[in-house]
Amino acid sequence: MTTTNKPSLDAYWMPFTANRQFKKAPRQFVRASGMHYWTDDGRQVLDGVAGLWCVNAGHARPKIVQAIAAQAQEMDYAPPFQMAHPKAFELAERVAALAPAGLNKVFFTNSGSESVETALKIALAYHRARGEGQRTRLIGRERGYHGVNFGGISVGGLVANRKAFGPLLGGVDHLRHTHDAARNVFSVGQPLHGAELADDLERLCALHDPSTIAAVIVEPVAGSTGVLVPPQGYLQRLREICTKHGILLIFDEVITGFGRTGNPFAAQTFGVTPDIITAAKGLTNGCVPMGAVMVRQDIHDAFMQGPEHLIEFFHGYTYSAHPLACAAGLATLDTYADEGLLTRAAELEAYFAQGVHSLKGAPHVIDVRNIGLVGGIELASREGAPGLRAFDVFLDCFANGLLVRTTGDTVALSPPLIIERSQIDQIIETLGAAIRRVA
Ligand code: PXG
Ligand code: PLP
Repeated sequence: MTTTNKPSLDAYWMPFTANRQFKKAPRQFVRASGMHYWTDDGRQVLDGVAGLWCVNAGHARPKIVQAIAAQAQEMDYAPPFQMAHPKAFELAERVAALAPAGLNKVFFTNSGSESVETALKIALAYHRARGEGQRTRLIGRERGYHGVNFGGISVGGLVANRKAFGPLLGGVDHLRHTHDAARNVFSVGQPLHGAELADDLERLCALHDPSTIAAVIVEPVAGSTGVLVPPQGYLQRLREICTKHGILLIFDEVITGFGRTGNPFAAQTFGVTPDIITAAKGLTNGCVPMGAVMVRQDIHDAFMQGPEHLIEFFHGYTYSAHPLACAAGLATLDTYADEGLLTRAAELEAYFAQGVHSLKGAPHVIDVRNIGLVGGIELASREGAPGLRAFDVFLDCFANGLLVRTTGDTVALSPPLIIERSQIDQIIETLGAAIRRVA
């Protein structure tokens, strides 16, 4: 029970947070609009990370706010199993129209993690439906992040997210990650070296036999691990090997989807079309939780056999295609279209790249990576305290009116796509000063 307007911090077990440290010196936002947050002590903070890579159109956009309010009035909830509502179909059509050609079936979830589980299950069930039920292996990649559910952490490659949780899914193997600091340090955009790392898939095919492999899942740009941009030619090569062996290629576009790299999807930016795309975050501008899985027509069609009265895919969530999420999604896509936001990252890319790469030469900066409106500034780790230097930079930025994100000792930037050049300058100035201040 709370009696004041300052609730106790006790009960809330915070996700991916150093809870004890946080509760000694809490940081809270109470309001947001456009490019900014406001803290509980009234300070304005520039949002350098679109919330958590999701608020691509900026905060509290009127069209989206109104759509959610109106939908809550009109119909709060509709069951998604054996029932539907018009906005679910409308949003699926709109999402399919943005997706690469051919990926025209859309399954709704409530998060990136759920999109990943859904995509992996579709891949397995697809092969089984075609009489290739022996294709059960799933291939991920070192340093990959695919959410926090059991399938996602199994194919994922972040040690901390896996090590405490037992043997995970069986039959999973991993490609090597694509980070090659020695050859690619301070690359602007896609690094030159490393396409041959895709040949790891050939090695895994030789080891396991390709007929046992169902799917490969990778982030086109690895975000959570500290912004790893794919080497030139790497995704093309992965596509070729998958096609050659009948393996489905899944792009996890939870971060890269909805304009982050200068096109609706990174698949379009890199000119490589996967068989399945997972998305979330930017789909609703972060306003209402929602994810989506975009699937090739013939993968969907493989499920559509047997008696028509039978359920074809035993999968779905209570909140799949939630009316509030669909309303938010439609208004979000309208806002993106009205303001040209899904290609704005391409217009700003050169300016943004110049900004982040100007931090080369600042103390401790050992690499800078960028693509579209994503930047990663990697700092040398302090001896015996990995992650602490970047965290101190995060705290310094926050104290000086800028929200950034850190993973390990990489500072990640992914501002809302409405950002102005002067605000890019402000990010670089505040971040640069923080890096120079922090020991
Ligand atoms: N796949 C990818 C590629 C992601 O980036 C997920 C799946 C999971 O989405 P949900 O909605 O279940 O969180 C993500 C999420 C970070 C950070 O610090 C990134 C994510 C989430 C939280 C923090 O970079 N990405
Ligand atoms: N657990 C129980 C006991 C349930 O009844 C349900 C859904 O009906 C779930 C978990 C799954 O919840 P959701 O559909 O929101 O993922």
